[in-house]
Amino acid sequence: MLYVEKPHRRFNPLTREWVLVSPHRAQRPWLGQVEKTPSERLPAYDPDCYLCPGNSRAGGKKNPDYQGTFVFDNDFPALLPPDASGLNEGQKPAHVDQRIFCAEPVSGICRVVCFSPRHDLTFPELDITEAEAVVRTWIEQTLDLAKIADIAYVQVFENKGEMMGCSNPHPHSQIWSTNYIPNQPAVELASLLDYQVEHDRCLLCDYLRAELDSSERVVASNDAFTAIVPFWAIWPFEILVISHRHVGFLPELDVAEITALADIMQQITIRYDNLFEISFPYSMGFHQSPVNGASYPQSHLHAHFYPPLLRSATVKKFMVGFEMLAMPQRDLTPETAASRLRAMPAVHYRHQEV
Ligand code: H2U
Ligand code: ZN
Repeated sequence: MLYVEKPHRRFNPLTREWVLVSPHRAQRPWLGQVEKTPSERLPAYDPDCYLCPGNSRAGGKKNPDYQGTFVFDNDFPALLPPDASGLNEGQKPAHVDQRIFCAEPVSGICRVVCFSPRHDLTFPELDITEAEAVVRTWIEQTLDLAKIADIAYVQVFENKGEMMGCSNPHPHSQIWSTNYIPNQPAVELASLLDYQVEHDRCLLCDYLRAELDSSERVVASNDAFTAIVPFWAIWPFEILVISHRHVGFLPELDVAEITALADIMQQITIRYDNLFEISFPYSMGFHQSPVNGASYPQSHLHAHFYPPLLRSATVKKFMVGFEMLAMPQRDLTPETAASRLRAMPAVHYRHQEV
């Protein structure tokens, strides 16, 4: 690998942003905390949890006695459905300079997806059929929301752990669907399109092939998906999951690919948990084709995992100083992060104990 010991910057062709890499700093003395904090065991059912079966949520709605996954409309949605948003073009402020004070009304639908009735089982601890059921629910929800005329994009994501602002340990993900394409997928789709126009090929297909050839940054792989610490990763143990087939949309996955997606996500999250022997926090989400009626042949389905932890269960990376003012920076190289994750046992540490 070029420049591996020296400060250098790497380019992210999806976001068109650079990251500063300072591998020589990884050797610097560290006086912070390094010991692990034992993670508490949660009960299988918590009478005070607003996501557990049979319990009441804020606002008084009662959860059914669900057995598998459970989806409900977010009681505190960030966006309101078109009929309830109360805004339309006619209400644009009339006397402001739109080049400076640029705003527009938006609408959308936000949902919460509980993984299972079990309060204590995170994604890596589900059995494979339960993990598949979660993937299938994301697909069903994508299709369901895509049918709604005003919805342009469906963002499936999971915030895991208090460190990421997750409000409840009961394993769940969220879906926010919007009447516009949000910033990050919009930038990525533009980059993918430019690459396709210029090279008549797919950027992520090419990237995947190159990573599989060198395998330096590959963390795990199966028949249909590969998990990589990307060359341009910002977060210490960031992972990009790429589908082998050039599909753009979660609902385009076939039965075998659905199983493979559940499997690769478990392979990733088990290794994450094993790294510091804690329930590893992260934000993850899928980038897929918009559902606004236009065609996006350049879209290539992928997931980003952005975990905040750096060198132990308690040392978090902060995006401050130079990173906040100038550009992101990392010390640990993506190659080192990938080799550490690859070296983790494929069995969850909690299952190794018993
Ligand atoms: P987190 O994934 O960040 O923990 O968010 C959980 C969501 O659950 C959050 O968006 C919603 C919050 O609005 N919620 C409900 O819909 N009903 C409740 O009773 C509490 C929380
Ligand atoms: Zn619960």
